[in-house]
Amino acid sequence: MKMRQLTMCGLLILSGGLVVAQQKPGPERKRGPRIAKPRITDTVKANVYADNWFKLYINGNLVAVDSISFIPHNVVSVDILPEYPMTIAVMAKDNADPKTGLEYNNSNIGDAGFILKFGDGTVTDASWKAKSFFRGPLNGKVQGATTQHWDIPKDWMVTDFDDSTWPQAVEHTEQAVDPKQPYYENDFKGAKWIWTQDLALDNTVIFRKTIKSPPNGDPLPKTWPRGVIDASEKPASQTNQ
Ligand SMILES: [Ca+2]
Ligand SMILES: [Ca+2]
Repeated sequence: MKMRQLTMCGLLILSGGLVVAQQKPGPERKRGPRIAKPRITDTVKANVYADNWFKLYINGNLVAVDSISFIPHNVVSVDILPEYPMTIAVMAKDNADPKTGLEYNNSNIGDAGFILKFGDGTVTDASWKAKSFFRGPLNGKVQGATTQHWDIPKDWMVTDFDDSTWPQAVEHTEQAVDPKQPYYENDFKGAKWIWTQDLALDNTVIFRKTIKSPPNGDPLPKTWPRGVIDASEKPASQTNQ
């Protein structure tokens, strides 16, 4: 059947009764340049498992915090919009009493571990930097346990923080870390378990790594428009001008 079209009052009425708005020629509106915006397909998945807890920054922005402080061990899986160079900075903590370094009512020395994989091929390995800021119980002594803490530099997560004197991370075996089921249910293929040399006694460790381009060979992403969200909660007196 031939379609009949009637134009009335700016509406286009099709024979099936469908009514659609008809574009009218109007005054030319000023438009800015067409902006290419990122879509969800431009993001990559970040899978992170910490024994016991972590917070993760990318290029100085907080992007993920472990949702469970202690146990059960869990995988945090989030979408990230990668940008390069990409400086990843992670604070990871084993569960440990600040005064004794012990857990379970000061009866046990807990051990740690950290692993990460991004959809762009970024993985943890010994090329990362790792530095401990809380160690204990010193000498592994449970009776009369003592600990040592070092000041954490306030800008440890920023891109230009100088970590050149920090030690390299140490790779540990899956057997030594003994990850729980969520690890096996997520993609960590090719990633290594890292920590300092001592999985048991180093309890707060900061990791850093800068990725220059997608390790899986993907092209560099476009220069997307990126919002800058100030999460610093500065007092109004510092922001009112
Ligand atoms: Ca420990
Ligand atoms: Ca632990």
